[in-house]
Amino acid sequence: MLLPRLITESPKDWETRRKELVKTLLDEEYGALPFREKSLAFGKISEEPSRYMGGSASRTDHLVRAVFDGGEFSFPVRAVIPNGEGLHPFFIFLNFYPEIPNLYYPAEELSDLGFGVLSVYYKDVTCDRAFDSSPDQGAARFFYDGVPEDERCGKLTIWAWAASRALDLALTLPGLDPGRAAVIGHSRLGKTALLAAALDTRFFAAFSNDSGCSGAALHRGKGDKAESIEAITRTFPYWFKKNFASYAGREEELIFDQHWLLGAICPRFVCVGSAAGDLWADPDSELNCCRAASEAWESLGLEGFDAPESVPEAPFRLFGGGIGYYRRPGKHFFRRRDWLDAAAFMLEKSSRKN
Ligand code: GTR
Repeated sequence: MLLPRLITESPKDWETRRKELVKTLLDEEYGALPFREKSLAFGKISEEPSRYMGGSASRTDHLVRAVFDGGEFSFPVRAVIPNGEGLHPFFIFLNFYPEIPNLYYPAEELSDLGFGVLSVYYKDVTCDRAFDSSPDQGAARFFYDGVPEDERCGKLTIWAWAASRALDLALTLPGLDPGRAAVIGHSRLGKTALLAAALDTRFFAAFSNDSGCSGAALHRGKGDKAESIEAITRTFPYWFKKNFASYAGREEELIFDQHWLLGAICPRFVCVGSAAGDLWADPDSELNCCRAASEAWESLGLEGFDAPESVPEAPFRLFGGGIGYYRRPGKHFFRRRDWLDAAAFMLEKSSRKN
C-alpha cells in the first residue's frame, strides 16, 4: 500500500513540516476553529470532603469559562488528583459519561497508580448531533455562528479545543506535573485525543483506544468489515469538515492518511490501543498506521515504532519507541486493562524524554 509521505524530499525543519501536516488534516478532514475565545477564567465549583478515597486523593469540580465576542460559554472539568508529595503525571480524559468513576474510568486505580485525571464529559462541551438551534450545542454556537457551513469545523475539533482548555486549567492546579500531561479517549473520543495532541504541543503524550476510522486507522487498505469514509460521514457528517465526505470511495485521492495524525504528535509520545475483535475500528490498520508514522520519529534520529515482523496473538504491547501500541482480546470497549496499558506506557515514557 502506497501512502503519502510524512517527510518531504526537500529538508525542512520538523516543526515547519509538522504544521503542514496539521494544516492539511484540518483543511481536508476535521476543520479548523475559526477563532479562539478572547479570554478564559477558571473557578472551583465543588470539593469532596478530605475523606474522599480514604484521604488518598482530592476530588474537585471546576468550571472553565470562555469569553467570546458574542457571549460566554462554560463547561465543568472534574478532577481527581492524588494527595501526597511530588508532581503527578496526569490525563485529560475525554469522557463519555459525567460520573466519576464510571464504566470507562477506574478512578481509584488510576489515582493509586499516581495519576491525576481531569475528566471532560464531551456532551458538556457540545452535543453529539448536527448543529441546530438547541441549547445543548454549547460551544458550537460560538464557533459556528456566522461561519459558512462549508468552512465549519467538525465537532471533533470542538471537543479537542475543550481538551486544551482543560489543560489550561490543569496548569493552574497544584500537584500536577506540567511536563507530563496526556490526553486520552476511547473511540470517537480517541480520535479527538489524537487530534488534540496534534493541535496542542503542550501534551506530552496522546492515547487513543479503539479510535478506528479518522483516528489511528488508515483510510487506505482497510479490512472488509472496517468503517470507511463513506460509512462514517453518512452517520456522523457533523464530526468533520463538510468536504471530507467527498472522499467517500476516493480514499486513494487523499493527499494524506491517518499516519499524518500520529506523525503530527512527533517528537512527543503517542500510544494506540486496539481490541482484537473490533473489526469496525480495524486493529491491523491501526498497527499499520503506527508502522507508517514511524518515519517522522526516525527522521529526527528517534525510535519510532518497534514494528513486529508478523502480528503476534493478542494480548501484546509494543512500547519500544515514541509510538506505542497495545492490543487485547475482545470487543470495542474502554476496559480497565486498556487503562493499565496506557498507564504503563505513560510511566515508562515519563521516566525519560524522547
Ligand atoms: C461508531 C463510529 C466509530 C466510533 C464509535 C464510537 O458508531 O462508527 O467511528 O467512533 O462509534 O465512538 O463509539
